[in-house]
Amino acid sequence: MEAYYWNKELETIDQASLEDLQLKLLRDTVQAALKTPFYRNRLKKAGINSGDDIRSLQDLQRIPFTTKDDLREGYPTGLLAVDLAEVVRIHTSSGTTGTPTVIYHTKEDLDNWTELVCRCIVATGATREDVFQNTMSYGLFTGGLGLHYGAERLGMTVIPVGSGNTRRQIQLMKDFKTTVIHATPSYMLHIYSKLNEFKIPLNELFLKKAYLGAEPYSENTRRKIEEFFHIDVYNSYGLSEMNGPGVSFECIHKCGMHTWEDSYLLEIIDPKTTRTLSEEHEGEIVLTNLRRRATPLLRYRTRDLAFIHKGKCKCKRTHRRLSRITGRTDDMLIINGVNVYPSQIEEVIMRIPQVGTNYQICLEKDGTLDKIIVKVEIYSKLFTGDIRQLDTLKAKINEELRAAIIISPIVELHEPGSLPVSEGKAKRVVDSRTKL
Ligand code: DLL
Repeated sequence: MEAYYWNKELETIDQASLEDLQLKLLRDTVQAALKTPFYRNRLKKAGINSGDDIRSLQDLQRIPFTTKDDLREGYPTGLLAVDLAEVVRIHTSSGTTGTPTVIYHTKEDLDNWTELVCRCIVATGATREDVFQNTMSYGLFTGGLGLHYGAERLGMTVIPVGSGNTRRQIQLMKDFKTTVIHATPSYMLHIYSKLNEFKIPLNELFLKKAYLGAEPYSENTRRKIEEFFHIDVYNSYGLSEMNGPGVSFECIHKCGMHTWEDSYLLEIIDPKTTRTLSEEHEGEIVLTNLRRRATPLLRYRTRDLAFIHKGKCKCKRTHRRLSRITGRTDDMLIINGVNVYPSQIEEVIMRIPQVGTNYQICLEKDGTLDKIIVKVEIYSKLFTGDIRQLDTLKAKINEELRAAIIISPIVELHEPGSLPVSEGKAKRVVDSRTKL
């Protein structure tokens, strides 16, 4: 199949021109970042007082890293680089202890993001003739709106159904002849199991492609989904700090995810020494956005592990390709696409007076979806035989957790001393979801 581009000039840009462009954009970004209290302080300490202090791309190394904790501490406006009047949208994502991180967007920021999403979609061979069903949730999460605007700008027929209600999803897929679906891999597998349950034969669907991301999955899972549905699955990577989906996406050749290097400076570092690693060496992804004005982020440590593929892609896009995400450097859990930190759970349950000292978070598979069970020890005086009282407590814990982590866990109440205690570091999370 002939490769097709959305922005051929930028997608196939040669290395020297790319580096010139990156340097110019990096200077602009540093200049914009200096408008925020956070970066003014940080960059001045590193001897950077203006964008012009960045003389070559090597000077990137002089810029300190930015972490999720920095974003949390800057909440809500410490990293805002424009007048609030210029901001047209915000997105937030979960923070480690419940303080969210916020990303502001100007109209131009959103336009740039949309442009990148258009490139991604076109790189998979999709066109305006396609019907695009977006099963990612709309709202503060970037999966819904992120791809939505790109698909619309390309001229696809967009079904903005959002997440959940699988029966309706399938009905829409049938009625409107959906050809491209956007989902988490676990939800895609769930749709398949529901098709079987409802006895709907595959030939009633028109699906050709799926864009899957927001959570880790293996090459085997991709293969499995492709075989189940007889479709092509494309891996999509992104994070809200870097807009959301549209950072890295596979093209028709499915050999790594092109990362749009005219919009993101991509580095892979050794997470321990922070030394930059060369191609094919696995390390932590560090990204700098080059075209965002409202919340410019410099050398953001994503905590995602991957490597950069060597060599050129057959599609002739020159932007380097990231491997599948192989893990994280922190303890963030991804549960049906939702990011959850164990510390958020702990914070909630430990402020409930009836809860004792020990708890455990168990992750299991429920069919193809993830299930989270929060087991908490409560004081023995509460086990009086009054079931209603225990049910009320369970419901209260569930409600408070749901408010904090968005998803609704199963809550189990246990007697004191009944949950395992480890002698060294407490092992709070038992993840028995097996990777397919
Ligand atoms: O998950 C953005 C997104 C939406 C990407 C839809 C792709 C599709 P956050 O909620 O901020 O944003 O979560 C970002 O999710 O740091 C990774 O750990 C993980 N992640 C995202 N895509 C992939 C992927 C969105 N393809 C975090 N494979 C990231 C593995 C992924 N992990």
